Amino acid sequence: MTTSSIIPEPLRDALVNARRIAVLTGAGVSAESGVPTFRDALTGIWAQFDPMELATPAAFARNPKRVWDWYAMRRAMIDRVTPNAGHHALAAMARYVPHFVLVTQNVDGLHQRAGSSDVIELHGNIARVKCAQDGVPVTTWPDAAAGEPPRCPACGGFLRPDVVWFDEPLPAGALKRAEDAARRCNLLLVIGTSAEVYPAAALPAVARSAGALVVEINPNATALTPQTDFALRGASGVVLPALVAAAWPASGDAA
Ligand code: BV8
Repeated sequence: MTTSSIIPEPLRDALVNARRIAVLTGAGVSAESGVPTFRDALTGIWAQFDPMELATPAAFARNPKRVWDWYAMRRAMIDRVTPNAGHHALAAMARYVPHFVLVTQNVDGLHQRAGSSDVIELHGNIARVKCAQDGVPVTTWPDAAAGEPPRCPACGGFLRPDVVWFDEPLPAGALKRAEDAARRCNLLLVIGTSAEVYPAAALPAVARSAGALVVEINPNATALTPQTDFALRGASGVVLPALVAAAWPASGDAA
């Protein structure tokens, strides 16, 4: 494993020669947009909201209004931020790689807003709302009664965010596509994740066992670091543009 804060030449060559690149992102890729990461979330304004305690079906059953309001606050915050240079660099990279698959654990939709298409959202999307009873998507709903989340206009059940909570299964199709991409890629970039949430955190091992190079981009070491071929120590909003410029210099003209 090579730890570096610049783009090592062997990595640049591997990027240029890779026909299949897969990317797995976590909350860290949105940090420079101003979206608190989950590890940061336990500090500052978020200290009173513990994701491990609130992002669960049990929390919603116990206090649906508190969980709904937490997501409404996060949704409003995400509506006010914009994608950062890291998101844009990944959107640019896709134009230079024959087979490029972007998998995210994030629910903020910032990859799509930066121009990435066909993003595999393993944990759903906070902008989408669904009926908690039957799971159907809901886009408009009547005002909520005091002390309650809004209710499904069709069945009267509570509405909830269309995200995957802890102890809930991931969307089977998204997970299979992500596992296939990890298994088939020549190189997997793992960006801005503490690599502690499963089954997403198992994807680097799938890529490695299939012979791919695994590259981590993170200001900090993680549980994954010892299993990587390259660990680039830095913020994704700085490292990703440098990586794209080093591997695909023409990208600077196309930006
Ligand atoms: C399931 C949506 C089964 C909601 C989220 C195996 C082993 C151990 C445990 C388990 C296991 N299998 C399953 C589990 C249980 C559990 C789990 O993984 N628990 C862990 C925590 C112990 N997993 C589940 O429950 C999953 N479901 O397995 O279901 C099942 C099957 C059938 C029937 C029933 C059940 C569901 C997991 C999904 C949970 N939902 N999000 C919401 O957002 O509110 S997870 C949520 O937390 C995020 O989506 C994200 O994935 C995760 C946080 O992880 P990160 O993204 O990595 O963020 P974090 O803050 O941790 O790290 C940020 C990193 O960025 C840091 O490393 C930091 O250094 C770095 N960074 C900071 N700044 C920058 C930066 N990097 C780059 N640039 C910067 N500028």
